[in-house]
Amino acid sequence: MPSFLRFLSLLVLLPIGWSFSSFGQEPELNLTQEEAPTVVNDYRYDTDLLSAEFHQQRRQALRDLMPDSSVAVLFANPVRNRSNDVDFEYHQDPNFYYLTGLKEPHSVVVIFKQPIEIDGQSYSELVFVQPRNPRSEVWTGKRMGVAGTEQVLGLEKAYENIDFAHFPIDFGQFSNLYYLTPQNDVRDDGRDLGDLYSMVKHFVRKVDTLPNGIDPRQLSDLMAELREVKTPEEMVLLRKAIDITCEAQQELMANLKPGMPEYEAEAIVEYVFKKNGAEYQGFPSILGGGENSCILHYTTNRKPLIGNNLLVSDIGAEYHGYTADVTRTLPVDGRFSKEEKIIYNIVLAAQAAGIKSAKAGNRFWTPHRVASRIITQGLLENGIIGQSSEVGRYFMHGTSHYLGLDVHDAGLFGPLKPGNVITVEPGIYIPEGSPCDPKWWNIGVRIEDDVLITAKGPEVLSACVPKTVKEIEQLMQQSGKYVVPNPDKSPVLMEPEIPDYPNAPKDKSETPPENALPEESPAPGKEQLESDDPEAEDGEG
Ligand SMILES: [Mn+2]
Repeated sequence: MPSFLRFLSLLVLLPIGWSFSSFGQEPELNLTQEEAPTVVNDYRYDTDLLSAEFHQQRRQALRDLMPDSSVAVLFANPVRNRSNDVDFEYHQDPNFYYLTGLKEPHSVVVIFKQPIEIDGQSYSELVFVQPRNPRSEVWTGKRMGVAGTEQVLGLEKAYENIDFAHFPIDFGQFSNLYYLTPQNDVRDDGRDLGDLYSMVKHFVRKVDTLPNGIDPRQLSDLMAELREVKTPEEMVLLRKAIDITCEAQQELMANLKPGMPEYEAEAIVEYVFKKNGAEYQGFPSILGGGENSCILHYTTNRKPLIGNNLLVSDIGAEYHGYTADVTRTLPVDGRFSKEEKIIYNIVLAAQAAGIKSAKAGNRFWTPHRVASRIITQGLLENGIIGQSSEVGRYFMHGTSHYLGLDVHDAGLFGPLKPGNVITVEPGIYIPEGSPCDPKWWNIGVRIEDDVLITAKGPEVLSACVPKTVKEIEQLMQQSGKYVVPNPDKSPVLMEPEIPDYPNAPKDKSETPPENALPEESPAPGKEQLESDDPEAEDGEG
């Protein structure tokens, strides 16, 4: 997806999910050495997660960037409410995830440059996490807990989050105190004295009167320096996210038909994501047809697509935290019109030149400069603009951003380095009413690939998705791998299968259940049932 701001995109991605509040304080249930690796929730199903060693090495890399006598403090992302008692599906803060691998909320990690002594014990890092809680875990799944955090994720020393407030860390002893500005939309769960709200409150109280240099920007710069160069272990996951996304684009090309609403195109894409194990979309899928092809971050996806529409499909699967970002522009009826082809080929030429210029040592904005020049020339030649200064009317975003744990990933925007992954995504958008010949109106084209900078030159990681006019038109004539509509076949309605229990009474008149009410008692009303059983309300579900 294109980014509006050159240096930062504030895209917030909030998939929808369920969550229930906790039930108050419960006794801690710590894992034994044997239990820890087997009971933790998500961590046992996937065998290709980032390793504990990866996160350890990233924490060491952060220490290496910090001057002597430094400490870094990073909080987990807040849980965000969707409505009433339903929260958005939780997504960890990418910096916190990069350094810990922990995907749970209400946590904070403290990383010391040099080991420090607290109460006679030496620490190089501390993490404070949600305690295990059997009653909450019935609702929301197993937690890592203190033992799991140490044993599975390999953090040196973990404590319960409720201990953070009074843990005797003297933040005043450090020359440099690094932390990211805590989120200001954190909710307070009054029943949980260890929640993120409480930890942030105590931390701010401890540090805001300290004389040591506090510059909230510094830690984000250090993290950007680390995150902009991908390690081989990260590249495995990023390549996987990109491969899944490429397959989704191909499947869309093979199945797109006039009459299909944008949301059906979205369904095809996201089916392929989930089918292949991607946990989420890295950002809300953009499937914009016709006039919506000219809206850069269009995510409504409700319009029925018609034959002479172009469809901009800007999508990215997120796999174990890493997100792809690949855009193709398709003619809904499988054939580009003359005008569409002209605009498409200008963007394609601009993208090819941009990719070619994505070389180590070139400036971050070189691909943008190169692509802009070609787009300007193309628009001038076709009389769509009268002078080059008007190019921004139809190409209003940057050509590149870093890609990784965030779709608009952290980076320093300095010279391109081996290990950087960037997008190259020029576009031309001509909305209805633009000051040019109406034959160009409602043509929006964006072509985006994900590019790894190597010492030998750019490697296009999303190269398996066709992008020339001829290749796209050809693929759109073929069948897909997953979604193969067959109009001759009527839908099969399944009879629900009800299992038969041989020992169960065959008829309820045979044996009344033990708790059956006497015949003469009135059946309890709904209100009566609820008020009779306080436990029934406990779950809030
Ligand atoms: Mn993008």
